[in-house]
Amino acid sequence: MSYTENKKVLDFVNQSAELAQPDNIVWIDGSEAQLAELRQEAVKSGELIKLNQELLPDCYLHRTKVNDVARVEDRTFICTKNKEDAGPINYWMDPKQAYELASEIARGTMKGRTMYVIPYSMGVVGSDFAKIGIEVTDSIYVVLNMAIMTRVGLNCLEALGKDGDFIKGFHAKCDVDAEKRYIMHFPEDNTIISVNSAYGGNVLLGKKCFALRIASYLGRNEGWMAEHMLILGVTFPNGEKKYVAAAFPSACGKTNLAMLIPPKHYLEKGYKVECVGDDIAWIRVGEDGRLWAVNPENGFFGVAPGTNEHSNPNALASTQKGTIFTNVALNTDDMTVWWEGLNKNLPEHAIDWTGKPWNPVKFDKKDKSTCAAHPNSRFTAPAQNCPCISPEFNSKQGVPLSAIVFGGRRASTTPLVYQSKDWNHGVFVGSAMSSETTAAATGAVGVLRHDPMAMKPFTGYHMGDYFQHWINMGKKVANPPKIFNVNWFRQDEDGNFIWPGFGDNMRVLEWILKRCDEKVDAQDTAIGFVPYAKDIDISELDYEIAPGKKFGVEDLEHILEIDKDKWAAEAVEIENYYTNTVKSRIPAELIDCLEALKKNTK
Ligand code: SAT
Ligand code: MN
Repeated sequence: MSYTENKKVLDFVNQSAELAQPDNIVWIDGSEAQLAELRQEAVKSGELIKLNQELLPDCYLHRTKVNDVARVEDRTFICTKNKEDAGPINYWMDPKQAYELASEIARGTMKGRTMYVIPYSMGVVGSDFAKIGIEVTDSIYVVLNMAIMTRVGLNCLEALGKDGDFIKGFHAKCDVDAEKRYIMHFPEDNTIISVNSAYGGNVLLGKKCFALRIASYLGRNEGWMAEHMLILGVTFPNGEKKYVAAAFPSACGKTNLAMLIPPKHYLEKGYKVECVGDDIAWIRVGEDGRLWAVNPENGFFGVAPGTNEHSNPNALASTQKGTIFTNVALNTDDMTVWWEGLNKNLPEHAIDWTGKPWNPVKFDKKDKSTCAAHPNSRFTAPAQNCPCISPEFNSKQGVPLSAIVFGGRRASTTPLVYQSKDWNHGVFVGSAMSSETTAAATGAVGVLRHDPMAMKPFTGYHMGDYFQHWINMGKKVANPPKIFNVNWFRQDEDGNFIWPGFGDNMRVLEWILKRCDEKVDAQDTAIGFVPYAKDIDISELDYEIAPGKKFGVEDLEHILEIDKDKWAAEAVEIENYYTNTVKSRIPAELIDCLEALKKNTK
């Protein structure tokens, strides 16, 4: 049966089927009945494990292969005709060669299987902001995750009409062979191909592949931005609302910041934080001369370990129904889930993420091999489950941004917060971001690397052009958001985090929003505007950096200090990055900012 007269859709589906040769083709209509059937089928085949339906209604557990647990950056390609257009940071492959290689790998791999056709929308279906994708896949897990993470169904085909264009996504699990795993993007053809993986960011093609890599390319050509940013709204005691977008690398706390619960005395005064999105923002110029942002997703693909009642009660609440867990541990006593940092009740009888019985006695949280859940284990939860989801979540025009915040994991050097001098300097600050790597991608963890705007793995074109696009966007808006940088991850000499983070980050957000309204002064330093310690509210802060070592004003002063020598070294490092890594196409405005930083730190 055909659900559309759009020839381009039909051609894409037919060509995919001719290549992969599935026994059946099933169109995903978005109905609950069809999804329920697929869940049942997945339970039968073992692809999903049904969890305790009283405690966790409609929740399931999935385990990936042990070789397939994170994004694979070195197997992720931008396939543009000219190598130079993909730029020096992306892995590049010639499109012709890439299509041939993918066809060779995928040919006939769906024999004996079903190919599902998923029509989906990134953004509210039919809104000006939204874009439609069609993903074909042979994985029910992908279908069910996409049905949470995006808006799936026949109404997307209707929105597309007879002639509309869409992003093509082809996914085939093949043998989940890591040696033949390729995540290929063809921005010039609006096409994505993913083979030999069945893990999140590699296969939920609406997410990083479309909503960041392809969309960033489209945004540059069409005059908007696709960014790796959460979006949150702060309501003030007088009822006023302001919105902030913030870019952090994967697994650096975007979901936690997006859903934060302010400290008690803020709540008592009437402050409230609401979540518009936790990972991706599409940003456009509004008629009012401000930047407006939407979250194109419909769910959260959050990191499970460390999520708990204290760190992020809203995320935890979001996972209590209709959620798919991936690579967490299964508590076989009550068929619930567990992960490191959920609580102190280590399950006595559990199956670890690899499917083996877990030994709580041997557990040592510093030794990953003894952990029950994979460090990059995830929950896929519907956004509507979130207790603090913003009423603007489904708004078609999005929300106006007052501030843009950049942040990485930096044990030293970068202060708790500072403000850039202006838009162009803010772009410089974003371009100069570095962060310690996390388990969200394969490879070593904890290595400091450059990650401009948290977009290193997600920019679908030349990084120098991307910086230029940011500069250009600033010229288009009369009232651009103010740009800040934060660092929640400063450590003392024993490796303890100095700043409490989580809900207490509200104290920093308050300063940021006061700066946007010019309600608070700041120190004009070599790197930008840094708060006076007295202007960050640390009242009723009860945090121990280490047992017996309470956080005090001197600790705040310490993490607000600008160490000129360290920043002089940082400037050299940024210059090296520009000249040796990004190499070309660096906007003159950023070179000016770099020269100023060098001069100021002499
Ligand atoms: O695996 S995903 O790319 O979807 C999540 C992440 O790394 O941010
Ligand atoms: Mn992310």
